[in-house]
Amino acid sequence: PTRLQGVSIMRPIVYGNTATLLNKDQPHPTASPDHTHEWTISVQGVNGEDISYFVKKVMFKLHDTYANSMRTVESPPFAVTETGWGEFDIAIKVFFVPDPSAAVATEGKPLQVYHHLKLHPYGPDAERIKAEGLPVSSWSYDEVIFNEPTEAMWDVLKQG
Ligand code: SLL
Repeated sequence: PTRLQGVSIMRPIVYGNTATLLNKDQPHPTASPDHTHEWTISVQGVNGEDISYFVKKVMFKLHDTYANSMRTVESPPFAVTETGWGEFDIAIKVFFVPDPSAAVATEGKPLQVYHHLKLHPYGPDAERIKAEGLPVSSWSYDEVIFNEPTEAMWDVLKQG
């Protein structure tokens, strides 16, 4: 299939985590006794929108202290919720849907990003977050650029 020469199409994504303190008086069903936080890492659209029209799967590589530290999520929401005690870097690989007009559906080059899991509040808001027991969060914005897509891939991407 011919490609749309000179055409680029950009899709924004947002990735990051939220975290809350575990309530010490209310034992969590699955957390180990040394776990202090519950957190969720996710990849989503700018306003939390569903990105599954162009994202096929997301792999999250957690710290090796976690069982099955490579987590693959093949449907939205592209998210992993866990409990733990420490912050660490999570490698995130975003795989895109295949070009519908490709003769052989090939897995394109994934987008690789890293996110530092944030559990603890620091900075100007830290005291208020602690006092009010608010969740902590850390998010990044990125733009995925598809260059010279085929007509069919363009149709997929412009759904958003
Ligand atoms: C640190 N470099 O030393 C970091 C490592 C590891 C986080 C943090 C427990 C996982 C589990 C957990 O929170 N690991 O119990 O399965 O701070």
